[in-house]
Amino acid sequence: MRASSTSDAGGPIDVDAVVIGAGFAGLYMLHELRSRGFSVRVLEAGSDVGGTWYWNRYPGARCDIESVDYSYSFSESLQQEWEWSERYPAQPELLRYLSHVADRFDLRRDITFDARVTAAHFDEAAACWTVHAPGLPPVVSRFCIMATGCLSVPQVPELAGLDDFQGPVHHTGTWPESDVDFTGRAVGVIGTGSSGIQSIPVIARQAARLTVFQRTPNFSVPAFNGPLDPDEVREIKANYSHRRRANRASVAGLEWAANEQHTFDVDEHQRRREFENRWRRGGFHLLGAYADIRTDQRANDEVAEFVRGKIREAVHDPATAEALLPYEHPLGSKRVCVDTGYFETYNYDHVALVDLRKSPLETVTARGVRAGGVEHELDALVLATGFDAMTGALNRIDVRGRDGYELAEEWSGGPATYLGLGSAGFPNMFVLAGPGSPSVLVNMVTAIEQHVQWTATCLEHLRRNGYRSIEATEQAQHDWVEHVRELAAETLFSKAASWYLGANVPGKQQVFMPYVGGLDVYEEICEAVAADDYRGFDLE
Ligand code: N01
Repeated sequence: MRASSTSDAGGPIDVDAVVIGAGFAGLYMLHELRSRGFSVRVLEAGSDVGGTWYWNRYPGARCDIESVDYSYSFSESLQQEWEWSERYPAQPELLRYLSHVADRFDLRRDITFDARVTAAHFDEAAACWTVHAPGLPPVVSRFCIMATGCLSVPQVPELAGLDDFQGPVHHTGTWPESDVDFTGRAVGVIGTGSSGIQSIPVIARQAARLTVFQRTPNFSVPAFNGPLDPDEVREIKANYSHRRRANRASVAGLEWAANEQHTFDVDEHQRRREFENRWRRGGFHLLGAYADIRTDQRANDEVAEFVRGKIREAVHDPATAEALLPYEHPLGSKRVCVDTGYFETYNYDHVALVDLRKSPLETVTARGVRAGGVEHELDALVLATGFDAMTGALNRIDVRGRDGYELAEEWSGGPATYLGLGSAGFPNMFVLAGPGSPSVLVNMVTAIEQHVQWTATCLEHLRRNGYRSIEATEQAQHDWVEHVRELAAETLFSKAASWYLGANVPGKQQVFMPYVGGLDVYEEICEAVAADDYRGFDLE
C-alpha cells in the first residue's frame, strides 16, 4: 500500500484512507488501519483529539456510561494501565484519556488539526476520493471514512432577539476552553436534556441566580457517581477481556443484567422492589428492570410513575415538582438523563423554573428573556438546546459520490444506508457508528470498535482480492432502511419527538435513525454479510 505523501508545494496528500474526525471513532480507525499496513490521514476540525469530548466542556459534562465500559478494549495493556478515578468519567478525564491514547499509539503524526472538511468528492475513473479543508492541501485517497460523530453540530434555536442579548451566550456543545465564571451572576439555561440536566446543578453552585427555561420535562435518574473502589477495579481488570466480550455480545454494548421477566409477570410489591434496587444502583440499570419497558405502554407507565414519584419526593415545592413531571413521552423513548442532584437543585431559593408550556418564550431581550409576559433579567445565557444529530455533520459536508450524487440530497428524506456502514452511490465511503447502526442507542465505544474492526477487515479483503471499490446496492440499502424503520415502529421510540427522529430540528425529515435491534444481533448480521462475500455490496 502507499506510503503517506505530502507535497511541500501544497499539492495533494496521497494516502490509502482519509478519516474525518479524531474522536473515539477516528482515533481507533487510524490505529487499526495503520497496524494493518494502510497509510492514513485524519482531518479534525478541533485543535486537538477528542471529538465530542473536545467540544462539550460545559460545567458538569460527564458520560452517562461507566468509565470501565466507556473505554477502548482493543489493547489489553492500555486497559490495564489506565486508571479511571470515578465511576462516571467527567469530560476532562475523558479528554486526558483520549490524549493519552493518541500519544501512546503515536497517532498525532497522521492527524491534521484545525481542518474542518467542507467537501469530499469521488472520482469514478480513479476510484478515489478528494477531500478538502480550507487552507490545506487536498487529501486524495481510495477510501473515505466518516468518523464525524452523532452529536457534533450544535442546534441553536431561532429565538427572537437572541442577537440583542448583551451578555455572553454559550451553547453547551461549543463551550469555550477558558473558564467561564458565573460567580455573582444571574444565569439563564434554556433546555432540559442531558446537557441541561448535567450543567444546571453545577451552574447553580456558582451563580447568584439561576433561571431554568423548560419546554418539556424530562426523565432523569441519579448516577450515584463517586470514586471507584480499588478492589472492584482490581477485580474488573483481572477479568477485563471477559467483561468486554460480554459487553460486545449484549444488546446495549454493556452488560447491565437485563431482567427477562415482563412487568406484569410479578405483583406490585415485587415490581416496586425491583425498581428500588435498580434505582439505587444508579444510571441506566432501571431501564433493564423488565423486558417490555420499551415496547409496552402499560409496562412503561409503571416505571415512569415510579420515577415521577421520586421527583415528587426530591422537590419540596409541590407546584415546581408538578411542573417537572414528565408525561409527554414514554420513559426511555428519549435518552434518559443521568444526573447528580438535578431535581434537588430546585429546592434552592436562588433557582427558579420557568415552565414554557404555561409561559411561552416570547423573545430574548438585551437584558434577559421574556416569557409569559415576564422579563427575567440575566447576565449570561446558556443554550443546552441539543444537536442536529446523526446526519448533521455529514450533511454539512459537500459529499459527492458517483454520477454527481449529493449526499445531503440523497439523504433529504432521511439517511439511506446499508448496515449504516455504506450508502448506494457513494463507493468506498464508510460511516462509523452513525445512522442505520446501533450507534447512540448503545455504548458508543463498543459500537465504534465493532464498526472500525469490520471496516478495517473489509479494506483488507478488498486489498487482498485486488478490488478497487465497494458500494452498497440500491436493493440492499432499500431493504435495510425498511428493516430499521420496521423495528423502531415496534417500540415506543416513535412516541417521542426526539432527536433520534430528527424532530428537534425544524424542517428535518422525521425518520427514526438508529438501529434498535441490539448490538449483538447487528454484529451477527454484519459478520454474516462479510462471510457471504460482502452480500449486498458491489465489489469491483
Ligand atoms: O440535547 P437534547 P442535549 N426553546 O436535544 C430544549 C447526549 N449527551 O444536548 O424537549 C426551549 O436532548 C429541548 O426542549 P424539547 C445524549 O445522548 C450525553 O441535552 O425539545 N427549549 C430540550 O429540553 C443526549 O440525549 C451526555 O421541548 C428548547 C433541550 O433543549 C444528547 O447528547 C451529556 C428549544 C435539548 O435537549 C443531546 O442532549 C450530554 C427552544 N427553542 C449530552 N430548543 C452524557 O453522556 C430546544 N430546547 C450524560
